[in-house]
Amino acid sequence: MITRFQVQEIYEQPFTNLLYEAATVHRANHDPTRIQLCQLENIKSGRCSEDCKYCPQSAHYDTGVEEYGLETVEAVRDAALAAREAGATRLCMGAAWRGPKDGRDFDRVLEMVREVRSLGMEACVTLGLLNAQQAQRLAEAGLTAYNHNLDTSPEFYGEIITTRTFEDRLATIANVRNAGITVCSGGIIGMGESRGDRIGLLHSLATLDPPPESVPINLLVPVAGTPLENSMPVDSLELVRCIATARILMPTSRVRLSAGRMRMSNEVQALCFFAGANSIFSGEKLLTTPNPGGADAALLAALGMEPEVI
Ligand code: SAM
Ligand code: DTB
Ligand code: SF4
Repeated sequence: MITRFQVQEIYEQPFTNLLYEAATVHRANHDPTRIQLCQLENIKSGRCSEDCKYCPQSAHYDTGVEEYGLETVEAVRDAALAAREAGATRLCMGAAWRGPKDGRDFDRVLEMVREVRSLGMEACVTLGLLNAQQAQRLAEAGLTAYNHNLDTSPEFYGEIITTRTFEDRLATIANVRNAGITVCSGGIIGMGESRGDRIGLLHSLATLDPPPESVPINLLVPVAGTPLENSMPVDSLELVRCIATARILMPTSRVRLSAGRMRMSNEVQALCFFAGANSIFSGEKLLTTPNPGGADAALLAALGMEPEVI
């Protein structure tokens, strides 16, 4: 199994060598002109009991985010149809929960999954911590992927999130894996972590057995009211190094250039795609914060890239 030191050696090699290696791995495993479009839908917003210092939806912080309970299946169906119309092939439904409680709400989420699948789209949900039985029920409903981010290195985790542990996250990922659902897991950069923490996160992801099928790399979206609102922006070249290293470590996975694209130039995004990113969130909104939306068509056209179709 790859060691953390070997990951560091990949990550810290001269930039042009890193990019060349990543692009080589990328084209050996994927068509570099194709990109997956995933659309987010916030199915339950705000008032989350968890204390995650980056998150505008935590009840611990006053961020003025819109708050609502679990959406209806009809609302999700409408969102899925609009997303499909706009070219997305996957709907990613997020809930501001520590984890789902069995009962009416969880049953409704299962119904949402069936509905999205019936429209011919991939369905992903991110509901927080899951037990084995919940994972099994999601699998039976036809869920394509479960998103559950490790977010940062094991050592830095406790500085950012105090209401659960890194091991709790690993246990949920194991439950998802055992149920036969594909895993989507990545992290956030720009939270004040060191380069060593970024390397630790990538090492943790790459040594999951098997590694996640999809790896979202988020750049922190600093939101007023959260403890990280004044975080120093991370150097763009660090972001590109993270994407390239993820691509080399996980050759067949999808690497998603996730949150934070509003603050990235076209050139930085183009470098990320060259380094192996092959998925983005489409639409005007992530969960609660803005996303490029309509501007993406021009970017993809300028780069000669085409959205993936199912
Ligand atoms: N509550 C569930 C959980 O935490 O697993 C699912 C929803 S939570 C909003 C999903 C992910 O969004 C987090 O793990 C984090 O990686 C990302 N996220 C939340 N706030 C963010 C922010 N301000 N900037 C970048 N990523 C963020
Ligand atoms: C992921 O890694 N990024 C998405 C999705 N998985 C659920 C969420 C990004 C949230 C950004 C902040 C917001 O819009 O609230
Ligand atoms: Fe809740 Fe998820 Fe936000 Fe943490 S990241 S506060 S668990 S919605």
